[in-house]
Amino acid sequence: MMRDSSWNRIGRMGAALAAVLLAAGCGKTTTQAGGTGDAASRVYVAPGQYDEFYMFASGGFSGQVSVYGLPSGRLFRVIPVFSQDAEKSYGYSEQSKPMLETSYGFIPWDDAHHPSLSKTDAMNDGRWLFINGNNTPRVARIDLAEMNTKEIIEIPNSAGNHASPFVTQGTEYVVTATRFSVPTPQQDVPIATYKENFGGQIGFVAVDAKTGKMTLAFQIHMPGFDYDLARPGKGVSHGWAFFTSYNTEQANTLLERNASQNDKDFITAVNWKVAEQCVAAGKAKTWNTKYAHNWVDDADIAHSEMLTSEKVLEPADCPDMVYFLPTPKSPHGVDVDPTGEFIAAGGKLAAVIPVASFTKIQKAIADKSIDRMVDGIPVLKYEAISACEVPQPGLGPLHTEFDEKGNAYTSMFLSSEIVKWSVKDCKVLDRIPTYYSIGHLMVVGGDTRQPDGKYVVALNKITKDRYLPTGPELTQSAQLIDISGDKMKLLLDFPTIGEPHYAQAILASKIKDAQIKTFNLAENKDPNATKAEKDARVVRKGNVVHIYMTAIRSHFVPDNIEGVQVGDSVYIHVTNVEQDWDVPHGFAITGMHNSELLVMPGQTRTIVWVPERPGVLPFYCTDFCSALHQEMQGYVRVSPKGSNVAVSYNTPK
Ligand code: K7E
Ligand code: CUA
Repeated sequence: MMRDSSWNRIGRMGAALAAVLLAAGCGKTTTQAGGTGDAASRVYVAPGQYDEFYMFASGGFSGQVSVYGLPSGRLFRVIPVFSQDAEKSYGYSEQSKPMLETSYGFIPWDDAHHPSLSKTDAMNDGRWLFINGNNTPRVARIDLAEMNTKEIIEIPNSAGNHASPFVTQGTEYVVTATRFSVPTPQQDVPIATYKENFGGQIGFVAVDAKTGKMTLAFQIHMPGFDYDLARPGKGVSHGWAFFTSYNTEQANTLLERNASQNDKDFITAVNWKVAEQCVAAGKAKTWNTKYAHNWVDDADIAHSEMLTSEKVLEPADCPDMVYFLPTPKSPHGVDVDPTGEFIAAGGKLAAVIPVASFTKIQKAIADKSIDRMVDGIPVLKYEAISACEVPQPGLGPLHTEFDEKGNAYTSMFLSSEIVKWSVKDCKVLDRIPTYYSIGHLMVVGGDTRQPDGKYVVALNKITKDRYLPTGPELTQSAQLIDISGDKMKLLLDFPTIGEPHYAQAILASKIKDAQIKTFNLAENKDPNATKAEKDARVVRKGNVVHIYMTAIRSHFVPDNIEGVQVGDSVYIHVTNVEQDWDVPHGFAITGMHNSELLVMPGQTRTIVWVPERPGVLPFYCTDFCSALHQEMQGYVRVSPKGSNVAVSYNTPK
């Protein structure tokens, strides 16, 4: 929820609050507040031992996902998703560049907020992780056996794909919605015509049960509100999805005031099974639009395709599909408890945490307990759907997760704390400060039918005095809190990469044995693969030169190349012919306007180099691979354009 116009004000309030906490003596060093010997032993994972859980955290404006162990908080990997990553040549190698194509062209960055694990029967199944690109609306799918991004689909008619990509209980769909309403379809209109011309979008991206491949199934054209967050139903509420909707005032300027007028905004409740029936009955309209769909094929090569039409439902054409649930005030998060019965919202400006009952929603619909209609969509009566309200929970409730014992945990941004409450009666049971300004929080398995419980992780925006200072920009951070007893107990602080809006965690045993160790060289289908050193070669076609190169400990073939000219487009195709785990090779050459290549065992990666000056340039392996890694080097001779130096290269005798 950061980077909005109220950030400065909230930041000051948070800072003031931090000052109060410090003055009260709660928050000076990392060794207080539970960081004692007992806590240390709870998070200690001895050298050589494994963590119990993987945690996948969004990188926020880094555009990536980072992989940590819990309870240790150790960082294992950054998975490149929406941003180019020179370390891994993601978005630089020819095989990966198409992943970052959009209808706007190549976009090498995004803002990633919500990692979402694939589910079977409302439990994390360890197959895929989805995550949203917020800025240029996209959803990505990561394969958890490889921990790489395999697919990215752009979301049309969206502008800020924030309420996304939450997964339905059987991964039938990932949901999407636009945070910013925009002219739908896009057009050049005065901004002041917001109320007439701007619309919202809620979308359902179908996920193929076997392959994970994503297809935009349909979208729903909604009134011009801001659709902020979402959760699909599960159990009793399976078949529904819930989206918070603020700015029901439909303001288009100074939202911090103008979108804070209504005492209640909405949760938009969508019955997607009814939507499916309407689509099947031909009630959707076909809209012409443009959106990119990028995927990695079984040759490990990315492709990008531009799609030009989609199905859009108007709520008026599909009765019983959409209802508004009044919700106090400017809600942010919406979360569904393990049974699917209770739906909690985080009203940033609300004095309570409202909890709706799915059973009561169904009864209100049957009884026509309708308060009014908004744009033809029924608004149910608040009293008719409310299960209870958590009174005086704290300031600025944002997000809620659940444990396996009927408790809920809500993050409080302004009062920097987690509040534990009982789902059945909305009674506050415990609270613990967080350092500082918590956004999301995550209970291990907290959005599943059967949470693992054990820990809640606070994902904080501000760290102030918690770590060694690093100039004007300080790290953001996670805090691991024990929830196994009645009282929450702080165990560990650990810094994060980028802004960890949200994270999800899964038992390591569900995925660790499925990890791919090498790619099978014999099955390498890259058309530019070189599977044996004897096939390594250099081929000129006009001013394009292809270098087909192998890498193995500790040499490249060929390693002496002549006949390249200034201005050539040199395609360097490196195949790592190793078949051992944990032996990537790298490739870099002086002056290449590009990243390195990082090539996994059995894999082929290609990078394009346009030499600019005559000379003899060294190339080398960038990833320390053996005692003779420093010997893993070679030379390319670059001659002036039009030179008569013939193409030549060496192979082993
Ligand atoms: Cu609350 Cu983008 Cu889910 Cu940040 S969001 S906190
Ligand atoms: Cu190969 Cu270092």
